[in-house]
Amino acid sequence: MSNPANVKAALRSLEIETPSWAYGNSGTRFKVFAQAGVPRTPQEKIADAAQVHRFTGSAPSVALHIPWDRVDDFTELAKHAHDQGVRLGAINSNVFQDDDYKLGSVTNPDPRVRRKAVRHLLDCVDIMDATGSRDLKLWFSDGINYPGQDDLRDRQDRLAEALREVYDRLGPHQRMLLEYKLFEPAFYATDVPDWGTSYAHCVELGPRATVCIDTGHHAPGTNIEFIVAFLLRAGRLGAFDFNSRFYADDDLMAGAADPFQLFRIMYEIVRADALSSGIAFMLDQCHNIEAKVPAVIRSVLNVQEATAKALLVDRDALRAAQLEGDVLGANAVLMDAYNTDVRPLLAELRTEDGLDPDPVGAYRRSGYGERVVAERVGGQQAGWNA
Ligand SMILES: [Mn+2]
Repeated sequence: MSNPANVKAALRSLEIETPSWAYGNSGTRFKVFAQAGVPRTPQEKIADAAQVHRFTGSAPSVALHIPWDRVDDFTELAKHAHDQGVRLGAINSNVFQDDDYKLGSVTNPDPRVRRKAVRHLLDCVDIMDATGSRDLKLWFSDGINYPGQDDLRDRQDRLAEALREVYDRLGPHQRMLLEYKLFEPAFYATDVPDWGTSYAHCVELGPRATVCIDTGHHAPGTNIEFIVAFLLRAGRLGAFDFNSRFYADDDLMAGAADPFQLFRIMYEIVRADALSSGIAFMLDQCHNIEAKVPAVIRSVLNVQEATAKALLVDRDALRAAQLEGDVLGANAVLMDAYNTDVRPLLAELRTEDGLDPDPVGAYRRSGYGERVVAERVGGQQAGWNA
């Protein structure tokens, strides 16, 4: 794969999905700093996402979040996206913002609340039918704060029952992505805390249930590329939510905190020839203090750079060194690729594809940011903080 033409061809096949919520105002539990010109509607979020695709050529779809992006006519919204040059991607469900969900959604001890949560998930599948989306993303905030608060095993039974009902509702070309998270908002026990729990539920459900790895949802020091390798081997890696973390679920730009980790993850993808095998490479991040559209562009570039380096790994040389037990040699092959400056290669690729070699600079020069500041008054919250 070290041949530059092959590397470029592989990079052209890489599609990164950006999240609608990255374009709206967001913040921490302490404060949301509103920015001028942020989108007021789902349509305007899609327009911003289209800018990211326009300048990178690699972000052709945008994920929606329900209810934050609820509209009366999703078929019309899909057409709007198409007119802007992008398409609608995964539907992200939300069963964590209603007062009813204080003690959980699909694992709540109250059957009425569980029914309400499942109803919402089924509504999301209806929306997928209208938008043409393939993927339903499930992340549950469900969990408990204190030992004894609820029965750990009963909650797994309730989770399995809810997942089964939703899985059986999926159309033949639709998939379920089950995301996990170590902790937060629950602190003692989370009902889907890790990839193993997600994987086990997916296996129980069927082949169209797959695991979503959010890179920010692990304990510090977790070897995420091992999880990637394991799930790829098992055929159960459905998606990534890329972002960066320093401490907890920081949701910073992908590749900002640890570009080496992103490279190691993308190497496992390349190793499995899985760059264009249906895995959804999504961003799940928010830009609390930085300008949003250029931050998303930067994140896309970071994923591209990590992927380019992964593609440059001399796999034959690596294999040979591994089989010979050449510890230092094998490590050196990997590090040679990681230490390559791939920016000239990516600039060349963009120029060949009629793009500006500097997407962030080109976006700034386009005047789009200034134009929307003038046009949009009273930008919308991304959704989760007041
Ligand atoms: Mn996520």
